[in-house]
Amino acid sequence: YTFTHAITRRPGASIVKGLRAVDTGEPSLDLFRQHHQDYVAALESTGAKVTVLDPLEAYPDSVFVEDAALCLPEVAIAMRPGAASRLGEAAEMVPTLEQFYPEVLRIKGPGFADGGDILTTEREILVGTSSRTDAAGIEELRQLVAPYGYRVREVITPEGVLHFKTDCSLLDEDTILSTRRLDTTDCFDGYRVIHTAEGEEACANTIRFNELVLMPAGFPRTAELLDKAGYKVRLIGNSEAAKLDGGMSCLSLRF
Ligand code: CIR
Repeated sequence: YTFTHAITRRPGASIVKGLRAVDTGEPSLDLFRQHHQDYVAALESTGAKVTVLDPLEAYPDSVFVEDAALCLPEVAIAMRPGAASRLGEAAEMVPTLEQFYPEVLRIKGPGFADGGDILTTEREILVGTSSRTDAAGIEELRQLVAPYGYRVREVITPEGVLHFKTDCSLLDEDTILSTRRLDTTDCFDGYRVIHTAEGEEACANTIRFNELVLMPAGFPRTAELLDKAGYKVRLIGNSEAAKLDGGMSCLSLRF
């Protein structure tokens, strides 16, 4: 969770066509832009260099850059997003990744894997199977990162949850913030787990970025829990990304 760089992409007008499980209304581009600026400013406030890419209007969900790639300290991997409308986002990200990495690997398929299903901890890489990520995609990722000494562990994303990380995030080397429904799958054995407050499951997707924990605004009891546990919490408006099932981690690649 110590990072010197992040890559983000500004939301474009086509976000109104972004994928969503349940339609709760059209996201406002103006408000999304404001939230995105606050997000970038929070990352920059920790001293990191943040690359802000232009919108890709052909890809309505491309503001959620996390799904297109996995950035490890030594190597970047272009993923193979499991939603048909998002598949092309991975190739779009490669030239940017090549500015920072001598080598960029690619998941070629036939399997699929979204970055949102991947939780990289200090010990291992957890990858949840989901409607976007399948066993073949996970196996290809496993083979790509094994030479760098990374262990990939396949876990399960609960039914009805978009991505594994929709329901969890890394707070430090030992600690995970998780919903109860995800934690009951026993995927976090050996970690310390803090549960989101009852009724606040929608804030499980936070990011630990250097000294800060960025979390969506509007979940006061979980924010207080994290504050009391000693984390430096920064609240970021997320109402518009949430209409498209997006949260804090989805909006950046961190390395
Ligand atoms: C999608 O359905 O792909 C987007 N509307 C939301 C992606 C959120 N990304 C993430 O959780 N990593």
